[in-house]
Amino acid sequence: QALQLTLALIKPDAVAHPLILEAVHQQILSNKFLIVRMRELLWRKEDCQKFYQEHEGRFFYQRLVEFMASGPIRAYILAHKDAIQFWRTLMGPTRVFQARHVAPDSIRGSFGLTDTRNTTHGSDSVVSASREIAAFFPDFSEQRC
Ligand code: DAT
Ligand code: MG
Repeated sequence: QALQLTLALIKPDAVAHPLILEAVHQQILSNKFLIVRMRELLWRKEDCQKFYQEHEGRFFYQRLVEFMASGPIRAYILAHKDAIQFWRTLMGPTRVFQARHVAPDSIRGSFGLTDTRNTTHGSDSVVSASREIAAFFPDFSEQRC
């Protein structure tokens, strides 16, 4: 089966802690993802709002945007068979209580602090993966791989 691409983010809560940042990076390597692109950046609030616009109006939206723009993040384009679902499985559930109880060894189960400060992001579909990859890596084109 062909490689699939996903966008993964390491959020400010994890980038701020070198040991957690390194542990998440090691998860990527040990699960044999191909790192196609990687960059660290401080997100502009407007870009953050646009990225999460599907959640506009939800009670956590403002909190989420403020948090994601609060410190450096690391973005990856990852390639793997079934990369989108595989990365989401490694991350574990969105909400920290569920992550700790249902998937304690997952990334969020291990390192998530709150429902918002939950360590990592992963695309949830092929359509959102290509949108999200373009948002962080505008010069990237799949034809080049
Ligand atoms: P995911 O990141 O698992 O795809 P999502 O797309 O539903 O989850 O939400 C995007 C982010 O918004 C999530 O990673 C953290 C925040 N968030 C979601 N639900 C939340 C909630 N109930 N309370 C606080 N923050 C929440
Ligand atoms: Mg999502």
